[in-house]
Amino acid sequence: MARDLQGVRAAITGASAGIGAATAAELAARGCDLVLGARRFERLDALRADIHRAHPDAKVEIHPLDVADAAQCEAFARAAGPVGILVNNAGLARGTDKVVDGHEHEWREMIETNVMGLLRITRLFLPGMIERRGGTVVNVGSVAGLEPYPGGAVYCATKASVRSITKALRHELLGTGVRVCNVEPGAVQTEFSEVRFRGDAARAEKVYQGFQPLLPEDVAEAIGFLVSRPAHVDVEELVLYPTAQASTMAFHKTA
Ligand code: 8X3
Repeated sequence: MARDLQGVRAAITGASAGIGAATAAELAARGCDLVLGARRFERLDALRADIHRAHPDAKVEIHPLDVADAAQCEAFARAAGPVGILVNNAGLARGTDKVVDGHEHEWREMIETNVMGLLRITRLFLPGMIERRGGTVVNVGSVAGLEPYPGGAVYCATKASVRSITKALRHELLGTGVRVCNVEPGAVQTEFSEVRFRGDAARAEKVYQGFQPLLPEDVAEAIGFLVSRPAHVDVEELVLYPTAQASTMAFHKTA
């Protein structure tokens, strides 16, 4: 039976758009009190207004947060206080160059955000969960962590890291009552590709043409399912593809 999430405090990183914003809306609908962090503070403000329109009683706190910045992570965790749910959503892909043509600043940006940022935030929130003998950490991984593809070596490596960190954490937290889940979506229609292509919207649009990609709400709904399982259930890994995608490289496109 689904767990009642009324009043459960949930922290979400990278909450200003895409999967993060949709997860905020999903958890607000389930009655959670939200603590949202993102680099684009104005967009968080707009999201908070949207959530309040749909759920006037929702408690929504917003904070500037770049998970690549250790001091901001500490300030975010301090402001958030004890939470029952942490959604490690902040992450990005940058570039599609092969390793032979790769750029260190892009590699560093992805590793700093997707791996170091996730580790930092998790380390800050875990002690409280362990102390209270419960809590759910949801890591937003990717099918890229299961199946690397050309031009995505470093992004895929970061998501494979998220998978390994999730598994290691499950071992480390055994007996504490804290659960860790890794949700691994395929193609989701978000700003992901636009960010990867540094704002080239036309190129990004092509990625999602000719088939129905997942929507951020599809992933958010899956996250809502994970966090609302009874306390004895840990969905360690949940792989979510569009029906028209069978692997990171196999799509059925009609146009
Ligand atoms: C995004 C999915 O396949 O474009 O994480 O890397 S993919």
